[in-house]
Amino acid sequence: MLEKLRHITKLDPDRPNPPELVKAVADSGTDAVMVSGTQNVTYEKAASLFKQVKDYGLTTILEPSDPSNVIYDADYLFVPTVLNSADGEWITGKHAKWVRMNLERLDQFMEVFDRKVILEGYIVLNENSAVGRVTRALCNIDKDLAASYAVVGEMLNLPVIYVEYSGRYGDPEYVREIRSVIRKARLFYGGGIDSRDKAAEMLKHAHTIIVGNVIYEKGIEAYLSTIP
Ligand code: 1GP
Repeated sequence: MLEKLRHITKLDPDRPNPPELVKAVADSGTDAVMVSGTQNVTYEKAASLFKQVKDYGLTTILEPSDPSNVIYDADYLFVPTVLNSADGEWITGKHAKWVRMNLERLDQFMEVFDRKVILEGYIVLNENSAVGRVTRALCNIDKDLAASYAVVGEMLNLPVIYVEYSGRYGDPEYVREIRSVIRKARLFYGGGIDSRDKAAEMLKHAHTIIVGNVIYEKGIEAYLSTIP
């Protein structure tokens, strides 16, 4: 399924998602809708957004930030681990808590895991982003160290390496360097894509781009221009 994803739209259930916005996303040609689960993502808001999106036949992905906000209604769960975090909580800590919550029904849990979960190795590079601060990511690293984190992600057999600049357009040279060392994983890029040129530039290196803010901050026309 990962091979089919070139463009993912991240929608925020905490922001207004009127029917015309959801319809524009559904008609846009994006390959999937991802809901990123922060503490503010209530089950009701996320489930209702998923329902609207699913009614159009689009693939739905939930990306939880904590075991308490996993919503199993999504088609897939993309579970991040932050490869360049200085805090083990964001590498394996939350994952262990999630397993522990399900330890008494481990077989059932692992069946869902095998069917729905895709692990993402995040490399967070914008020190001013919420994700950068919260995860205590080591953002000020050179290209070689960033690429080395990607190789570590591959050594761990992670199917996705996600270069995350959330809120800011990143350095394509970093993305190029990371792509050059990746053998099996799919390379995701997200951060600051708000035009056709930026989408095309990052798609030269990344297999998949993720767009988020553009739809809320620049409107539907700008969002549509990011579709490959
Ligand atoms: C955020 O990578 C995504 O997790 C997309 O970033 O909101 O900056 O488009 P933007």
